Amino acid sequence: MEKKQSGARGSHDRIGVPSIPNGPEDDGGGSAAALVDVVLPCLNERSALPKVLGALPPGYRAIVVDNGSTDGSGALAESLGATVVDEARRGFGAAAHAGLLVATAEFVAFCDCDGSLDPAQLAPMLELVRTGRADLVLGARRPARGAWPIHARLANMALSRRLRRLTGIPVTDLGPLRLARRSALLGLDLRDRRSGYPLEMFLKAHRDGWRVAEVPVDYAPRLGKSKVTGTLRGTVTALKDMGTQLAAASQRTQATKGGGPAAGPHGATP
Ligand SMILES: Nc1nc2c(ncn2[C@@H]2O[C@H](COP(=O)(O)OP(=O)(O)O)[C@@H](O)[C@H]2O)c(=O)[nH]1
Ligand SMILES: [Mg+2]
Repeated sequence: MEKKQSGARGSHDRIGVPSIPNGPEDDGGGSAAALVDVVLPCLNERSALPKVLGALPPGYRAIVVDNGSTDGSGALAESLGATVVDEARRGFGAAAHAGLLVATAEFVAFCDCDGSLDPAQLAPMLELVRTGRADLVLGARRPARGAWPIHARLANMALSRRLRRLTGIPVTDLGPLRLARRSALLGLDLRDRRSGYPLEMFLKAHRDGWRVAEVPVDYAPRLGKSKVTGTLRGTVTALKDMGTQLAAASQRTQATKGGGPAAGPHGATP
């Protein structure tokens, strides 16, 4: 199979010609542009892909970013109508950012590709950004039994507490389901390419004076095997990467003390 680095593949879903099956203005010819591009970092998620892609509401285009899956995830996603991007560089952040760079819609969402989150719950998140009430919306997870390993949950609670103190934003969960404007996200200049990417997004949003909102979302047990918090290696990498991001944010705070946050994504501090 032909592979392109950080590029969309497949004849029906080329960059710049987005198509969404069942989109709001889709005439059946696949020519309608998506309102929201949903970036789905994907590493061996064959078992979850049908559920995740099947749950995308009309007007939402799936961008599945494959990082060398060995279970045929890329081909399956493509056969299910998703735009598929092959990213050679390993890492969650590398995949998430490759998806952002390929996105063309006005709004971009990020979602795990493991069946734990319901992309249909992006709708109220979109409304908050679309109507100008928030710049970044995070889905705060309401876990079903068995959905969230206890160590990951405790670590996330401690991280949220620290973020509340550091930023003053009343965040309760640094969740993976999130949505913002594409142009604003690109302006954050995100650099992490591993597990610090979601935290860097939050911290730089604060740096730039964004309004960050939370919306409760369901969190179900994932399908298939965990790649990050369910493994020792993934957990250690995540802690290390998040430590790097927190240190950078603390340095920024020290450097700008008294100066306040910079201009917001629309050119004004809210
Ligand atoms: N492309 C890519 N996706 C990844 C990588 N690591 C994790 N993912 C995906 O990122 C999402 C979150 O990972 P997951 O294993 O669910 O982490 P957990 O929620 O902490 O258990 C899933 O969709 C994974 O397939 C990676 O290195 N590359
Ligand atoms: Mg997950």
